[in-house]
Amino acid sequence: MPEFPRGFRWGAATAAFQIEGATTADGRGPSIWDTFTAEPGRVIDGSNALVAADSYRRHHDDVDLLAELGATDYRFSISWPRVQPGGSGPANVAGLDHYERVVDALAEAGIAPLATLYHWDLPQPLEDAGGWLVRDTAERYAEYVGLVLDRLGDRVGRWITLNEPAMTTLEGYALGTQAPGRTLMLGALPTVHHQLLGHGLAVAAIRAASGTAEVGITNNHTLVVPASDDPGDLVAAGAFDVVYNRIFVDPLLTGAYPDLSAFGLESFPGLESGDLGVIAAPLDFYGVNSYNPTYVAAPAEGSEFALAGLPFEPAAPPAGTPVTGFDWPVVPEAFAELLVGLRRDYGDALPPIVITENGASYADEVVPGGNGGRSVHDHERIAYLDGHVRAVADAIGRGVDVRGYFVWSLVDNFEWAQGYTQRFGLVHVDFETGERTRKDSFDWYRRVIAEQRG
Ligand code: IFM
Repeated sequence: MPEFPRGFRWGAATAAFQIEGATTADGRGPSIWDTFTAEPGRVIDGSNALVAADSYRRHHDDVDLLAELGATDYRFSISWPRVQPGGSGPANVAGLDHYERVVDALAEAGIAPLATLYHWDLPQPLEDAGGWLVRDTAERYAEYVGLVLDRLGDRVGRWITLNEPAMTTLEGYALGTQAPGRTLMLGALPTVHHQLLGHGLAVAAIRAASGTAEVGITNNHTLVVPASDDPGDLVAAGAFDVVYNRIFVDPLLTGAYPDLSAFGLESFPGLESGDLGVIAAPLDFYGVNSYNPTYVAAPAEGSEFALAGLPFEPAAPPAGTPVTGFDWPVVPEAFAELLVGLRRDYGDALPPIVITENGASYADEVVPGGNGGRSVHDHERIAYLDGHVRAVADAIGRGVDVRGYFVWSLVDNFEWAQGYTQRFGLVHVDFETGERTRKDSFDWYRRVIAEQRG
């Protein structure tokens, strides 16, 4: 493994709804994901996150695993409906107590917290009032962030405002494959603007509460690869790049939305005077989640994409490309190209990058063996992670300022609409008993971190 810069951060990431369970404990209110998972047919295996990885109760186990891993950092998320059960009004002290316990346990283990303030679990009452389609949700979000900072601002030094606003817009409000399950297609675009506005207002709230806090946002990015050199495919790839990547990053780093004329729009839905200045507030780091490139072609005549008015459709990866359990193509070089492309496209406007998620799901099996009598030989995940960590080193060597890398995920967890069918963890979780089993990738990552930390 190439040597990473001194001080590089090595961690693992999780999200509240995916690991905590205990969805009614200590006054937590309902979120859009509680509602969505209760609706028949929404989650592929009919499961829910009532227990998940049981981390609300077992957070000490998770911190012990991180310590054993030698992680410098832990990225976790704070559940809005635990802190503000109805999405507005005073803080629920018992909810904040939980995160204080997590942060204190991390401090004892010498692990730095990187807290995500919103990882998709919108309080249901706010969705009932319009969710991210309405501007008021941005204001409510900043108010919630202020409550969290009041309690934890003295002990958490780094904050991520939003996780992957693209998924909320595209899957949550456009296609309906994630909560809240709306199928508005282009009608979902106001949710882009209201999330980014909420981000900007949250940055201001964090800065007001703490003079030393570092603030960033996490966007998920994919390298968009045209299916061929055909001009139609090139145009389609450009349009997909706009809707998946650029509408979420340009306003943050350039203070403007990209041209949306390919979608028949002249201005961005929801945008009001002064908003872009709020959204483009300077950041201390830029969080990148990335898993795979996306191959894109011009929509075939009469295809469902063409009929829906979309100027692109997905294309197959080159024959022979390995895929993960999710069928995501494994192309580590594309990860390096993505990072180099961000630096090329945004130049000095791009803050230092932190890879806030990268990893792979595979159909892991527990077999007899190892120290605890149980092993998981996940050699495909090791190959995936090894290739992608090397790609980060490659990008750094090519001039990209990357400061940290977080594996998704520390433990197997509730993979949203895929329920428990996709395991991403370095640690296997038996969802019946909560029992944790270190996978071989855990040992691989422990060795990488030990070598890099010297
Ligand atoms: O599990 C998700 C996570 O919540 C957000 N990023 C992608 C992961 C894998 O799908």
